[in-house]
Amino acid sequence: MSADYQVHGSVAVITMANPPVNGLGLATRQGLVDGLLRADADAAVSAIVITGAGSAFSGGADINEFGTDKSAQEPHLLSVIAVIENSSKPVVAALHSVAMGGGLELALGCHYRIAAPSCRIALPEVKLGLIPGAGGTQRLPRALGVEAALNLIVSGESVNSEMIGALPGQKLLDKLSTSAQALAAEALAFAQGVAAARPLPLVRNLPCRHPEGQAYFQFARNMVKGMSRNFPAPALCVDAVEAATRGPFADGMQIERAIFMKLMQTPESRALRHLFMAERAASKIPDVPSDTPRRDIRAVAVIGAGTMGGGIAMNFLNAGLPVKILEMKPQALERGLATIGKNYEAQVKKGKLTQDKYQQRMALLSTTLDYADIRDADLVIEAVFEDLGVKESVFRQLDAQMKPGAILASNTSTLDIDKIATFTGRPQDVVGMHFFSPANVMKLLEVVRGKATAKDVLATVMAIAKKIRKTAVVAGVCDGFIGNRMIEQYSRQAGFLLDEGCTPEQVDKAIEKFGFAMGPFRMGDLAGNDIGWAIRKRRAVERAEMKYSRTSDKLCELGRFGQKTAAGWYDYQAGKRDAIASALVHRMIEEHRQQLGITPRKIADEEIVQRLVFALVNEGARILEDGIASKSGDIDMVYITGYGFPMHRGGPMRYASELGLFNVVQAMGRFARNPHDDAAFWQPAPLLARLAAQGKTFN
Ligand code: T1G
Repeated sequence: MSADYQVHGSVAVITMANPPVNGLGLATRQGLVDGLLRADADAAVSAIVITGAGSAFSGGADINEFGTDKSAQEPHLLSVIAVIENSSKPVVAALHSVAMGGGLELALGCHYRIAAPSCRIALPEVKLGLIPGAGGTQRLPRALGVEAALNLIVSGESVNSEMIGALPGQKLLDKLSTSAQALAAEALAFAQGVAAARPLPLVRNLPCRHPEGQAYFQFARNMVKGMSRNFPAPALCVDAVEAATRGPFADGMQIERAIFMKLMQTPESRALRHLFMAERAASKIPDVPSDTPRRDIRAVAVIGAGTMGGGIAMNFLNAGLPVKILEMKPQALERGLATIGKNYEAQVKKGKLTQDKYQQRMALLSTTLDYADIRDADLVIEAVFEDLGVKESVFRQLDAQMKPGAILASNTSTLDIDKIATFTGRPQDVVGMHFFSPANVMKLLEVVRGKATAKDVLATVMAIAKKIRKTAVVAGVCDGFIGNRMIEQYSRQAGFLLDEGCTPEQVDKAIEKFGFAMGPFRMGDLAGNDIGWAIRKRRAVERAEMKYSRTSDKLCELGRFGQKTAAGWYDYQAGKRDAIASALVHRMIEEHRQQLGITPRKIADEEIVQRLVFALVNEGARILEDGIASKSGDIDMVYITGYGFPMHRGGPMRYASELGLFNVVQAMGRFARNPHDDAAFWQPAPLLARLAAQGKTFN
């Protein structure tokens, strides 16, 4: 039973009980209807209160039921609200903590609402590629006013109940920290107070007009144009709210329903619902129970005040944790501190940070040259030069100096955490925390689990990641972990496409049209082409069999590292394609024609996108088989939050599943015949081949 029923005096209290946030799943909807009908039939009951147990009134429709029969099964949420509106007795919603989506729609169907001022209310359906589907686009404009309601519906953002004043028929409690018990007592008293009031007020009967009607909605449509580029829902939110001002309530409800059902079937909504669940699933490590004890992190140390070290430090300062930066080179320390200060001052200038908060954060920051000064830190993160020898000397020092139980983390992006752990006598305390540059901005954090990494270390790092507002994904130890191991294959295909006749602009434009923030060549110029060059040199020694285009290396031999040298694949002084890079590409095409017999050809954008994205998918499938990632959703989270993969596609693995894995494998068979002797790579990973043959998708 997902709703409890109790009678207090003459008031029936129906309490939703579907942890963790009282999602309005089938059992909860049935429990609500049973309770409402029972109260309506009980002559001793004069009023009814609906509330939620635990930490929410309701987080809305149960997202776990989306795409299943249960979500459409009666009693539908629309039917529950109809029972409320047809009740012969007043129904009062007692709102606390969170009333979102269908939860707020349920409350708007009630005759009265009593709310703790701190209760967060929202109609966040647009963030799932939907619009509210249980009357929210019709009732909220009536309750709140058209403009305030449309802003909430299109943004999907939450506001505190107190910020929107008292909804009609709502009593806003004046206590800032109303406990659930106090709210319950207030709700009982309120319900008794309105028990005899007639007629019962219904939000649906309130007028809904906008004085400038057509002009306002045209303005609204222009305002949502930007966010509608890849998502149909924002513009349709405007249509649904406009319908509320145009005619009878019932007509508006029909329009809302039609739009909602259409959006439920869109790939964009499936992608966003997938990412909502994938983000939460990523924080769960299959063999680390959620109640694993965590180590207390009260103070953090960062080794190295370079770009990464400074950015990493800011994450913890922002979360209110004291940070001590250890840096041996005074100039580097000076530069690092200056960068931190500049970053905060920029936020103050943009009004994103108050001067006080800036000062508070800087007061938590200290520096030292001496390892003995950081020995009491609970977590130390090294962000020194990416060289195993340098890491070794740092970790030997940390092992000697740090207090027992301190977590020793490395920000390495490619080196072997198991190897680094051997530089200490406490491998169980060693873990990778791979931040992405700029570390204070990028949401992704790859948590690299060594063979010896203790489970409580992992549980602690995942919890601290949430505290510093990072999306943490656990990766096993391999070259490049998850993200960089996959991006290597993506970059290989980008190079081969040049050698087969594409230009850097064509490749960049094609994948940017697909939705990537930046194509591979523009990205290389931004990050520095020399970084990939150094990694390829190292790999050429370790994995000579790995074939890749030499064009990038030739560009680096010309010193064209990208923006940092004012030219790379593009000329940043002239702001156009770079003549030298273009000449190099043409020369390499000729070289490949003569040496490898590759005949340059015109390559369609579709093939460009498939070669780049399916390279990610195939390597991602191998990463799953190797146990480097535990879930395909984790791989999607890595690419969405760390590599600019377009959200409306849901991530590489989700996108492949949406296309159909059979079609992906078919395309890979065609690419295996490309002239780079790349057939071995395009052999579908066994997991991918198996799922494709079974007509299945990644989980
Ligand atoms: N259904 C099922 N489970 C949900 C859920 C939901 N709506 N919302 C959250 N959870 C789970 C989540 O998966 C996690 O589970 C736990 O709750 C804590 O979540 C008809 C159709 C409510 C503000 O979009 O914004 O109503 O990992 O880590 O930071 O028009 O969750 O612990 O097993 O996010 O305290 C609209 C989405 C649905 C709200 C709480 N509702 N949820 O935040 O915890 S569509 C939403 C949130 C709809 C109607 C339409 C947040 C939260 P686990 P959490 P939090």
